[in-house]
Amino acid sequence: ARAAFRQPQFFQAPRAVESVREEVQAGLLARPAQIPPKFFYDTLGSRLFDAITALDEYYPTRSEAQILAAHGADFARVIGPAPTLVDLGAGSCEKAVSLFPALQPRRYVAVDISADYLRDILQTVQRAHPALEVIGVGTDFASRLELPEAVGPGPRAMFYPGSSIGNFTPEQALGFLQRVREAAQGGSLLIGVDRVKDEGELVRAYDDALGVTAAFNLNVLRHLNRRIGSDFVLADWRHVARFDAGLSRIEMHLEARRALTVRWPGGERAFVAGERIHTENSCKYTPEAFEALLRAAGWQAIEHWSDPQARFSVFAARA
Ligand code: AVJ
Repeated sequence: ARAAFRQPQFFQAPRAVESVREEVQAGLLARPAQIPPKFFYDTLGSRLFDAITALDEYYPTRSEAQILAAHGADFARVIGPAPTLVDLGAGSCEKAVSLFPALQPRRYVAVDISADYLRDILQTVQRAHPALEVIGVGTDFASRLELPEAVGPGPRAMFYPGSSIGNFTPEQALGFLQRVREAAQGGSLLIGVDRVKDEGELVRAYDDALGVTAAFNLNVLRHLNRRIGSDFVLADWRHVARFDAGLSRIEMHLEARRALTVRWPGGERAFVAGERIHTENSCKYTPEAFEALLRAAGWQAIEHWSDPQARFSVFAARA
């Protein structure tokens, strides 16, 4: 007889092709043009992001991992029992898995826009943790944070690592943190935040010598060609990363190397040489500014920890 292995449950919110086309088209026709960063994450994009996290220049993942490894017991003290752990933007799931010994969840809910990638990873997580109830949710949680009924009632420990909160402007982040608090159902939050620091160090993290971040940025055009039938030629575009000190954020752009026109079924957009498409914001915070944001969103009992070099902070709070 063959052993029956437990399978993760998987839920995927169907996204109408039409709504993707409308969202992308609105961004491409805007001045300046923009593409929402969530379109980075097709399966290749998720893999390129994992490669970024291994780069010497990209300190956030390593700094956060140091904090997660050092403060599991502190997190457990602040957030209390966490039978349901909800991982927002789970990606490779490594960070949440590293917290299992400290938080002892019975149910792990991994949410990510990159559904096929998540589905594969969760098979591995389930095999390594046979007693854990594993639930995958393939959805764009930034626009709608609704979890399937299978997640069950009761408080939830919401985990939002990696400084992905930085993709929102502070105003957007406030609204998002309020929605996360509602979704926590009286539970808690663990969130990673990248800190304001030396501009050179910040820019190098988003413009690495190997060109992996450039590939990650350019891959969004490949993804759009597939999703909306556009005819972007990747060789016509150049990766740009710069720090805006006034807005305290890294911005990534794609810059047209020459005058060109991009066409897709239903529209077109002409670009002059040097014109840019804004593809990502990555906002950086002081611990004081981020604590104020959490408080404004209604979170309480806020504590935070940093790595020895003070590059990154992890905050814990209760709903
Ligand atoms: C996944 C949004 C946290 O902003 O640092 C990495 C994405 N972009 N390199 C970040 C990213 C370019 C990353 N987040």
